[in-house]
Amino acid sequence: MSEEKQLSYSEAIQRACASITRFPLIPVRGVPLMSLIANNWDSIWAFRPDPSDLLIATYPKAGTTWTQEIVDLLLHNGGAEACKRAPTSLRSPCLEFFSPPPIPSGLDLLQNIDLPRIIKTHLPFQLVPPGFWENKCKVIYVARNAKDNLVSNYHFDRMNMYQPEPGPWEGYIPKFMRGELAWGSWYDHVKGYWVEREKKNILYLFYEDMKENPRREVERIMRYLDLSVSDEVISRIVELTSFKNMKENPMANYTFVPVPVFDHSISPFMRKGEVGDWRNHFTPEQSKMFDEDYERQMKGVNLPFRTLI
Ligand code: PPS
Repeated sequence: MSEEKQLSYSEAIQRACASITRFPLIPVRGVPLMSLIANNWDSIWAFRPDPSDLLIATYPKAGTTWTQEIVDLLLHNGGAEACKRAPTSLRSPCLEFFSPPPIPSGLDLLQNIDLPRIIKTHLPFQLVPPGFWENKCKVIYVARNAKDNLVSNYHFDRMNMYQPEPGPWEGYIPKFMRGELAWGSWYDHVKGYWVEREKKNILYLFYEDMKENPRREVERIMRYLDLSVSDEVISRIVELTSFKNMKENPMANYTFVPVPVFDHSISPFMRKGEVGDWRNHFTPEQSKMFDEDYERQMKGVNLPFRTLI
């Protein structure tokens, strides 16, 4: 691209970013998705992955970026320069991401990166394009306990101009419980992948396990991907993907998203990275009400979440 064209392209991107306002949610097969996604649903559903593609699926704010970074480093033998070569969202695009043009969509980005690709999604199990299962793609699912996931999502909705206004905290909890937030019900999401994990060969991970023993979980991911890296490389990956290092890595901490879109002064993307921060948010009454509803919604599914480690 000539310098002049490059300049006008970046200006157009800047203008598109400035035009981003909180997009409403539109249901797709009963799941509320941002209008940009819902309006482009047919092309997302028709996506044909390559059998070598790896899908990292999560409910938003469950540890996606962390896992993307670990996988990328495993594929690059722990090379520190590898995780700094481009922003996370370009190294590992989000399948369903759509933005006002000319900001490239996830599908656009995926066309232009080499195989094997690391693809991110927040789609619930039933909305994952069928090509992933037909081509027997590997899928890593990461789940995070409901209360910390909710807290992280709440702060993200405050700083992220793509998503609807979170409104006050006390009103946000029932919206989460009723599955009214973007990408729908957390309960259905975590259960959907859990019940299919064996049949579909999904590696099901927990954020809390990753916090407790990152090395063990990095090794688990390595084995699932049929990779073999040295102990020294594993140690390096654990170090490079620590919360502190990722928070300081401009290619992983989402400061690469322009300010009108992600406003880190409201709440940083790399916020706390802890298990149990929910205790700083839920009152005892809110916690009791949430736990009672949780029992109902998770009845009959033995999903071993931990809210503290
Ligand atoms: S997104 O927008 O859905 O892709 O967000 P996601 O990456 O899933 O989740 C962001 C939360 O994960 C925390 N995080 C980490 N925790 C521990 N270690 C590492 N390396 C790490 N990287 C990201 C991030 O801080 C968000 O959680 P909260 O609780 O808000 O801090």
